Amino acid sequence: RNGMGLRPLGTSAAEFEQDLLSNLYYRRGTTVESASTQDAYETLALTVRDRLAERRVRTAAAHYAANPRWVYYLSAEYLLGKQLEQNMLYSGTDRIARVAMKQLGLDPDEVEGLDIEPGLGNGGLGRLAACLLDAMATLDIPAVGYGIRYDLGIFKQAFKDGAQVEKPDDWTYQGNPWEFPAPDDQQTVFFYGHTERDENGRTQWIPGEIVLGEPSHMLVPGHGTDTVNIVRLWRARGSESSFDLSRFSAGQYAEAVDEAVHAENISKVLYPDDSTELGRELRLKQQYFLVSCSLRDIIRRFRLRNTDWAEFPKKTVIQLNDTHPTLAIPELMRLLVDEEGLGWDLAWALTKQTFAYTCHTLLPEALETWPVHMFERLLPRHLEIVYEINERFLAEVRDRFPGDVDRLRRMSIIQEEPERRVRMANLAVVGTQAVNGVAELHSQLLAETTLRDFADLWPTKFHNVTNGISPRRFIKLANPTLSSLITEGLGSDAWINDLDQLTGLERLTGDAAFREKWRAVKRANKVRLGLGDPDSLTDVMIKRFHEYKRQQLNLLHIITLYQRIKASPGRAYAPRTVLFAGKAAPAYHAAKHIIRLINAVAAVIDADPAVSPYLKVVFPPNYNVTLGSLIIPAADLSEQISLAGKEASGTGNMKLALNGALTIGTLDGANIEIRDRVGADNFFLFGLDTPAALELRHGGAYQPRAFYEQDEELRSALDAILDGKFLGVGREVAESLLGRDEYLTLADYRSYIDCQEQVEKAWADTEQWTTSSILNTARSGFFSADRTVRDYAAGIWHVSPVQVTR
Ligand code: DL6
Repeated sequence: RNGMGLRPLGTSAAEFEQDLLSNLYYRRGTTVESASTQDAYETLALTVRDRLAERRVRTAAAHYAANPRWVYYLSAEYLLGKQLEQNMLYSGTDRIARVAMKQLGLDPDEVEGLDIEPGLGNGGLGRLAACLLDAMATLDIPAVGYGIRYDLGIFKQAFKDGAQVEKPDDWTYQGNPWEFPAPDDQQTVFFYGHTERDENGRTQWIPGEIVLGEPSHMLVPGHGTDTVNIVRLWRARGSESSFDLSRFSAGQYAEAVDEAVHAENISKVLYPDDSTELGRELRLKQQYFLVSCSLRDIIRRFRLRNTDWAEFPKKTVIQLNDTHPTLAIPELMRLLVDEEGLGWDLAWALTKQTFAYTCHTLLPEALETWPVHMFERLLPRHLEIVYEINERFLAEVRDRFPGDVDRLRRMSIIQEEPERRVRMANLAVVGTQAVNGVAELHSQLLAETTLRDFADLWPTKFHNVTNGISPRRFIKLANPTLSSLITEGLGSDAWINDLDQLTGLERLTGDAAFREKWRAVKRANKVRLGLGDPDSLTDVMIKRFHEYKRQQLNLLHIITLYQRIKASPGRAYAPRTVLFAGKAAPAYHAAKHIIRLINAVAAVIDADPAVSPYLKVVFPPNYNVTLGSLIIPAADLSEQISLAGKEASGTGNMKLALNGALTIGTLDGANIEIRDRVGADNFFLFGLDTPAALELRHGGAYQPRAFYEQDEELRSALDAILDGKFLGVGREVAESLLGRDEYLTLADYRSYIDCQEQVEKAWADTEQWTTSSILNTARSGFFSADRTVRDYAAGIWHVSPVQVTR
């Protein structure tokens, strides 16, 4: 029996089979003879989950005993990926579960096929959150992720006549076996209303609306350790009184549930937009909902073992994943000052010590701001607090830079012109003890440009923590055959939790048999993906659609190749499959035009027998973690072609390099660090660097038309679009490039095309390519999320691991 007085769950296939049968019977109320596939799936999930639940209970006990400093990760988005395969691996049940299912006459692939991916995020930021949670658990760091349990995740993308259409993602339609409801920890959240001062001069917020936050959590197991942390997700509910029985009785059914529906809308849908401000008030409401529920929960947890508020920052670090949860800063002030009665100065010192902020962008339009009038209406007390924070902060700036009115205007948390707005990034910098960018270049540019005034004032507050990815998710699970080969080559699988060990592969670059197997694995992964000729160069661009990421540049290369093949049909072209995957924000029309044009070009090439043997464009819809995990292991070439100075970091670039793809890329984001590590010979570099791009863009002299006029191939590619050669689609794309060309696509065209020729030459030399591919994997250890978390732990969080013992 274990410490809980329970019989430990068995580790043999026979015992797992018994538990499957028992769960099928007692928790699904059926037998193996009459079970549906859904019954079998839910039962399998519960049987795996039970193994982790036991570790979870021990983890909670160990954490309680240690009373450690906790990391609370606040994020509006999580892209957790499918849970079943992960949890089978982490619980060590992957093999026995399959044996047991077969014993019961169940088809493991069919059963596992029912596992759903929770799509609670848009892109890089949400997936990063999931990778960091994975690494924190693996490194035994006591941590809780907080987020929103959106009813509808990121939309499902489909194509109609080549254009993106969006369908709702009702991801819990069949239930979610991975979730533990925790109704006892329900929280009450206020909105609207007004403030009053009581007889002691304390401020009281009299709310205009009250909503309930219902938590549930999913397990976040560590790999190779007994630690199981949690991610706690909040769902909005109307209060008991929100159902109007008298209206219902009078037949006014819609009106009767009006208030409840209104409340529940808060966690109804993830906003499918990660760069521009949409959804407005409801989005702000979501942010406060997340923050309010999470902070109360954090305080509840603190109080389990502590009484003295001075201890709070010693026991708590709250990492803000971008500005979305920044309202946590005024909310903690409100709780400490209004509810706990602390003086402002003490409350502010505690608050600042508690928070840290990660910025994920350089695009000014992606820095959130909220209209003051909206903020005031929804959160009247918080606006008062923000004003007070701002007044004291500006006094500090005035002291340091007397007479510098412009600086005050730029740094103020309140923007005055053209409209009064609350600047969330400024609030996040002012209210935290550490601010970090997510790649070296990004952190440098943040301090030199976007947040320069703040870096002048507080230089030591600014840090870099280069992003990382979970090796468990993005090589062990995604690429099992490569993982086996690496384990065979290195003689152990210890590299999975110590990715630097991959450097041991370098000595295998001289081993002919290993090289042969390396190529065979890549080929098999292309066959598994099933899109295009497995012997072709598989050229992959997988990411959100955004003009700064420049899918349009890739497209111009495809059109140029197409035209070259048409012009000289007799030559021997190396077959190439260009794969795109990614979603565009529904309201981002320019990005949607690019999607439509890619599909049109793909169709025209497919229909042209002179070209299709050499060139194929594929665009599987609905890019998500699951699809990415199939594409990444199959890639030969990774397209990381954003305009220098625009991509904060990128993490797809790391996943692809780790899986042996060579990068064609600009000196942007983490590409620079990837190139530094894998070696310039194993990376195809092109394009303007950041200073050159800034000069060209802001020197005011950039004329995209001049590039069009001078370069015959570029002209011909753009003319083909303008002449309607691709099903008449894409004029908007060409016109935008010839108009402003915000992201200097035409300026980088020639350099990119020439670089793609280098790629082609390199691809023709199979042996050299194989060496580069192995070296990309061997030298990508730095990009493990374990290293990222160690950097956060040492440089920002100052936390230590807590071991979970049996
Ligand atoms: O840090 C994770 C990820 C970076 O790798 C990408 O470069 C960056 O674009 C992305 N940002 C977002 C949303 N941005 N905001 N704000 O996903 O973060």
